[in-house]
Amino acid sequence: MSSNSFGKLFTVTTFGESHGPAIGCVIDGCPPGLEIAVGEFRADLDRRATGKSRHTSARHEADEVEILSGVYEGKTTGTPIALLIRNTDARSKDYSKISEQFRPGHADYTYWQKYGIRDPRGGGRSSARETTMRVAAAVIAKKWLALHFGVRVRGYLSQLGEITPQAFDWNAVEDNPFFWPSAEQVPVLESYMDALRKSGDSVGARVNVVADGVPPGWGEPIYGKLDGELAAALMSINAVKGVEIGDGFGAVVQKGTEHRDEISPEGFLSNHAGGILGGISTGQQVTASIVLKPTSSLRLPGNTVDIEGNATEVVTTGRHDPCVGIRATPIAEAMMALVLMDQALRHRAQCGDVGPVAPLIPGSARSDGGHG
Ligand code: EPS
Repeated sequence: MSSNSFGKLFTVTTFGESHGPAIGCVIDGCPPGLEIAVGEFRADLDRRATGKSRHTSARHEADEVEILSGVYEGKTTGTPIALLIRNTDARSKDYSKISEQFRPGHADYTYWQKYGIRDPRGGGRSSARETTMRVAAAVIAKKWLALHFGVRVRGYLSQLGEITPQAFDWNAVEDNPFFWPSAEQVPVLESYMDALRKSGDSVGARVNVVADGVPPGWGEPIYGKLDGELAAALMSINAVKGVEIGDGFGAVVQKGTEHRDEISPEGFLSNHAGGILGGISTGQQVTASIVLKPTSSLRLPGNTVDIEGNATEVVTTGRHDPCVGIRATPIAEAMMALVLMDQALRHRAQCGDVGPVAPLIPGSARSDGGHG
């Protein structure tokens, strides 16, 4: 299976299956000298993990990272960083009944058509378990970006089914299992999810992710546009069916006078563009939004066929997320951080010598490749 690597100068290759002995990644191109300790992976891995609330899959993985290479005496050496996480709580018998059936809405069918073979246990390689390694790799990217540019990437759940936030407070986001920005609504989400879980059905969700502190200049036209690479990276997350940058599809009803972000000596007057023009960062907040489809592993019977093409009914048992979007916030952050890290290094490689080009709009950090 190819296409398991991502990025040009900061490359991440992930490997492993949901019910195999381990999952892992190799990160190549990380600048040397970055301090990194095993304990630093904990917070983001816990934010993404299953089993942290009754609203996600009940699988309890330890998610203990082992650093196999690329770090010596607590610092990156510039050589490939290999990270490994052993799977400790796979329950493969849940999958024995569906190993010869295709779940409607699942990658079961397309993997079978493409490869002629599949590992049905826990979804194998198509499982959201794979996203663990993206989050682990992004811990390194987030740290480097923060240290060198003051970049901060964060996200929140911006829609659960039909429910949207009635207020917005970043401080609320990390205080509830949904990454929801309005504390008062958390009980509403709790009862919505409890009813959904009892019904056996699943629901979609929307996650917004933003990066503050990105200097102007990151992104490579024409085929390596920052928004193009962000869209591809975010779309590569399991279950993602839609990606928007800035106002996204909202732009269809806007007039040019409304959409353009006017500029004053004090800075931009709005940010409909999502901090990206011509595929290059403007120095404003970079904003993106993704929609995740409802999970396809359901205990409610659905019509399908088996691998012989016979009509049958499929029922999925096991420990599935009724809304996979609930755990997607750290994953979306991870993909944005990985794209930004790669683009930062690419910008430094090609344009590190480009001097200041006045005027620099206030609020924009200087794009000097981190050297001055
Ligand atoms: C997943 C199905 C479930 C989830 C898994 C993602 O696997 P299992 O049936 O083995 O419990 O628990 O999520 C994780 C293990 C994880 O770490 O994200 C799927 O089909 O995507």
